[in-house]
Amino acid sequence: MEQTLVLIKPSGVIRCLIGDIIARFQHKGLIIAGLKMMQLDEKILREHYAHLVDRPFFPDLLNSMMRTPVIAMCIKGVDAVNVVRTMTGATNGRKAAPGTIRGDFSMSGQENIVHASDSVENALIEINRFFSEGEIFDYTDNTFKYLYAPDEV
Ligand code: IDP
Ligand code: MG
Repeated sequence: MEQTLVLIKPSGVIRCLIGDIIARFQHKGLIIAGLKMMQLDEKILREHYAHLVDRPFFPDLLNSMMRTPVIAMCIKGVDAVNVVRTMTGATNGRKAAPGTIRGDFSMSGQENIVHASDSVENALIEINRFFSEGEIFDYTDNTFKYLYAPDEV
């Protein structure tokens, strides 16, 4: 079953949306396999946002991501990467569809509340970047029959 990485960014932490965001994923039927608060530093952010380090907004993005601790979550489910990206919405909160996290809570292209992995390959890399092995838990096998048909899992 797929796992994906979600960060509740400082924009979500400051605006007291931690509970709302966790609840959205849980109400959907996704499993929280790992969860912690972390203060990010420049080193991990340069890795995490390596595709953006040359962009003019990168210094602002760095400052934004270090403004408060973040909440890191490993979220598990069938097709979890795509399901979570769909729930997250377009990068720019002003363009994100209503009903998505960014569409409902953000007016910004930078202060957009959450990060979510964009592919299965990157999800694996990002989970390993933010979690150690002992911080990911497997406790939900007997709940899957309430979440999925037998041929879905
Ligand atoms: P994503 O978060 O939707 O995957 P990416 O292109 O991977 O979008 O960008 C990572 C993060 O960098 C965004 O979530 C946003 O916080 C920030 N970002 C991306 N593009 C811009 C921009 O044009 N201006 C300011 N911040 C940006
Ligand atoms: Mg991205």
